[in-house]
Amino acid sequence: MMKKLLLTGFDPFAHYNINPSWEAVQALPDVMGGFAIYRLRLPNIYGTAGRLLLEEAERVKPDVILMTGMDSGSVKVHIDAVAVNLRDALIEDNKGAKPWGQTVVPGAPAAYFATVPVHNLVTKLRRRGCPVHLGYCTGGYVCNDIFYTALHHYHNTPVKIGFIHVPLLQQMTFDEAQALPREETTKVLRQIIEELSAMLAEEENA
Ligand code: PCA
Repeated sequence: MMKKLLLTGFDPFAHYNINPSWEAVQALPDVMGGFAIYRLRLPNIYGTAGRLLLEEAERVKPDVILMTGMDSGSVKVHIDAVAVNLRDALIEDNKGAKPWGQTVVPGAPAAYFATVPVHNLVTKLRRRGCPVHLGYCTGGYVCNDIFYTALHHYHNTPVKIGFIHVPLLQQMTFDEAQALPREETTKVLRQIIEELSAMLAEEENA
């Protein structure tokens, strides 16, 4: 049977009217590697995004949840290694919330590592010339919020959880050097998903 991958992207936020994460998720095919893809677009709202994600995951029952979001401060695609139990916003979310120094889940661990094999993914993809980087800080904004929420919820279960941060698209910035073309972002995301599918199949057969 095909494995199920729940793939999420975000609504636009701040002064932007598109979000490259959702643009890329939409552009991908319905089947990649051994995965049937289930897409979900999430609002940039603390708490709500995580709740919608868990509701959809409950319905789909995915083998893997891969979330994506944009990082306006980077021109590289990052595979994130860790989510922290912190809500620290530098700008308001899409409902006007701007938490500072709060936790995602009170009393829960300070951080969780991603449960997709981030180090192997980066090593293998870079060997093939795919320009991915390891991300050591997902921040304290809504991306980290859903990443932490999913890792906490699926802790000690077989469901694998990962997060990818993608740069701005060219039309979102005056300086194209600060962006990545849509085709490139989509291509890298596709390579990550195919490699992940191959790795999980290999793990199972080992
Ligand atoms: N990026 C934000 C939230 C939504 C998005 O696409 C972040 O990095 O937290």
